[in-house]
Amino acid sequence: MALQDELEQAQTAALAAFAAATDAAAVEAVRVAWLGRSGRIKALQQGFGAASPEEKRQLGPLFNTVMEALKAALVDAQARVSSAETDVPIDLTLPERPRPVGSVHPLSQVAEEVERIFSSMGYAVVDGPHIEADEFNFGRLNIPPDHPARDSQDTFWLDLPGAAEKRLLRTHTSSVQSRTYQQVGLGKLTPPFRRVVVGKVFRYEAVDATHDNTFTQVEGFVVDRDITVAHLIGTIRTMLTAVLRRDDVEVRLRPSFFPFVEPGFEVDVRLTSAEPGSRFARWVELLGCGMIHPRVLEAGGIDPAEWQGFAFGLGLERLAMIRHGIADIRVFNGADLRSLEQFGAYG
Ligand code: FA5
Repeated sequence: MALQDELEQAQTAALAAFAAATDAAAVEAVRVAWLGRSGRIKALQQGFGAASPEEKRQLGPLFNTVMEALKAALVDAQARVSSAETDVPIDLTLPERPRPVGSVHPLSQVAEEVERIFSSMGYAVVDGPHIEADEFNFGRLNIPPDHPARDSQDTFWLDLPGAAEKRLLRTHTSSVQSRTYQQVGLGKLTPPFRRVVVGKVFRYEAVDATHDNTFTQVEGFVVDRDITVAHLIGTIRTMLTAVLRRDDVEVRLRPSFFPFVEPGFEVDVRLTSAEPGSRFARWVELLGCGMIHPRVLEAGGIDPAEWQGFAFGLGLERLAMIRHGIADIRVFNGADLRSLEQFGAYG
């Protein structure tokens, strides 16, 4: 076929292709196929080299006309598809794209409830440092150096530059009791008072389904006149009923030893609805408690003949486990959102 015919046919086909393209990607594909560096027009141009000078004189202007026509068709097609794209109507009836929303960590949720319940009973919500002196974590709580009670609360010791003695990561929130009683001795606080602390504690502990090395305790303590074990038990019952909100909870109080209380008890809980052999069919230790030891009050400058009190220290993870029937404490720090999100909603 003569080059002239080929050029004319190419022009007809390319113009038809530009006219048929309905979006930007299709226009670009037509451009590449016809006007691109390896396109059809380039191939025809190469056939030019073999033509006679006479043919070249005739074909030159024709070639230019074809190129102009195709470039104009390209510009037209681009304008057509871009205005068509912006004219697309917005469909307001389409469903909204789901937006991920975080959930409240089950521990934060239970912590908040515990604080609310104690606030309603007249307790002040207080806090204390994670890095403690031996004096507050042990000494003022009637646990002198070499006391065997230290064995059950081994911890992480810190050699801080410039500190006269080693510090430790507190093993229990009872350290906030010591700090509070010291305030009385310093003349900054006077009984009566009721306080509650929710905070992290740390122990050198083998981790299993009910033990972690970093966990949360709730410490509650009251110093007032004529305080008895009945007040202690009544307070714990009120708190458990309000937080657990289940009717299958059985509670047991048994004598126990803590150097900073006398008498001392532990409270265990089990669920009567639990499958036999499952975790909550057995007793789970939930808290230690007792009447504040006179020596602990004296260490803070409080006269035990005038003032008495009770104190308790509860494992918040265990409380949340019982409330939600969570069989393994590692869920809380495990960072598996699929587990945590199930318990995160308020309700
Ligand atoms: C204490 O820490 C005492 N300070 C509690 C106390 C306070 C007694 C005031 C008397 C008066 P104990 O080591 O038993 O005691 O811990 C208290 C609670 O913390 C336990 O009943 C348990 O619920 C929780 N707990 C203890 N160790 C762990 C652990 N490794 N992981 C998770 N929870 C724990």
